[in-house]
Amino acid sequence: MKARGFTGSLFDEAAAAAPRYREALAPGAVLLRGFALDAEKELRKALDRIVASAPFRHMVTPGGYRMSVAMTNCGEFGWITDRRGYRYDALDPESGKPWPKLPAVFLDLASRAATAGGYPGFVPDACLINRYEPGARLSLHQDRNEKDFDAPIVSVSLGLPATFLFGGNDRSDRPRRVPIRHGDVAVWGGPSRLAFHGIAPLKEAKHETMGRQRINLTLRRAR
Ligand code: MD3
Ligand code: FE
Repeated sequence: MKARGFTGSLFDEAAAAAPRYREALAPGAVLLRGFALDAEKELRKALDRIVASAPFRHMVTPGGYRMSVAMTNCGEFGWITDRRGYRYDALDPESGKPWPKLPAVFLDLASRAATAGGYPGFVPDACLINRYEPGARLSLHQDRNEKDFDAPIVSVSLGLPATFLFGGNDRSDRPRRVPIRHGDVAVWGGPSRLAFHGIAPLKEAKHETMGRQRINLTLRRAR
């Protein structure tokens, strides 16, 4: 335990461990502003190692469209799409090898964020990694390829800012626009787990540490 000086207090220690700012998004969904900032360097190192063995690629939807978002995965399972459909697979179809292991820094961040969001005991087995360059977007969808919707999804945003589109549980619900910045972490569970969501086209810009891109990690329980 670190020594506490005259000006320090238990309150300061609790405040340092707590999210800098918490926004309730919807029942079961919370946005932890800046929650990943302390881990940025470690996250980037881990990301570089993953991308070296499983490079970003543009996958194709079952309808034949090339996605504007480039993707890769780490963990026991990875989310993939091709002409045959959307699914999780233990092997990277590009290499035929298992996806890179989930790094401890991803697991630790996911566990701490899930706990802060009200979902203690979250242990992801999959992490989809999305890379957006200016112009890239993700149209409104639900995440339903996972086996157990009781587990939340934790998402970590790095790099360029984006506008998160957060709809309701019906595709026709008009989505709210939520600005997302570097270091923000969101936890989506309970009544929000099957909400429609997407990302508006990324604006042209350059981030000071991440360059001309936004990277999003979504930590999931696939099986
Ligand atoms: C709300 N990714 O990978 S993360 C995806 O920023 C995905 O790359 C977006 O949607 C991105 O599937 C948004 C935020 C997110 C993830 C899962 C959710 C929001 C969610 C599941 C249910 C409700
Ligand atoms: Fe999604």
